[in-house]
Amino acid sequence: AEMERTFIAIKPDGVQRGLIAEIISRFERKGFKLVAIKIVVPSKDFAQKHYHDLKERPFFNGLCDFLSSGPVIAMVWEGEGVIKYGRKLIGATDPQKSEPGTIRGDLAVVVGRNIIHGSDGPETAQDEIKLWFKPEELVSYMISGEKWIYG
Ligand code: YYY
Ligand code: MG
Repeated sequence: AEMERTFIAIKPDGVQRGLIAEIISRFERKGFKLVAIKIVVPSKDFAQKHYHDLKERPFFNGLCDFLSSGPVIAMVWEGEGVIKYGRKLIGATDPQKSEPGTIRGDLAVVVGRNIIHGSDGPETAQDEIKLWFKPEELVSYMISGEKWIYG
């Protein structure tokens, strides 16, 4: 199996709405493996680093205020194809356009409160994991049932 890792965060709205377990459950049931997790209130400066690609966008300031407004669940998930498929589980950026069955499609209504973040490609995944976690916070381990997921 070609294992990869992606950075997933439950934003302050997802935490406040009690959706932590629901969101984790969707990644877990799919067969992906949780290799890092913590709860943290990011500073505004940290939020700006996380979203640096969007600094020219009109919503950048409000977005960074929002991400730093409360606890966030920061996670790293591992699995074959997890970067791309994680984005599928999450759904389109604007929940009005997210398909039913996706996290944003089922659980969110507007783009400014779309409850979850996921890395959009291999480079951003690597950068975001490095920004949010120290190497020793990532745990490599076997799950006994893995052969029933990957064959
Ligand atoms: O990766 P993803 O979260 O799906 O979208 P991005 O284009 O990276 O934007 C990050 C974040 O910014 C998005 O989740 C909500 C917010 N945002 C917004 O408030 N208004 C927009 N028109 C576009 C994005
Ligand atoms: Mg993005």
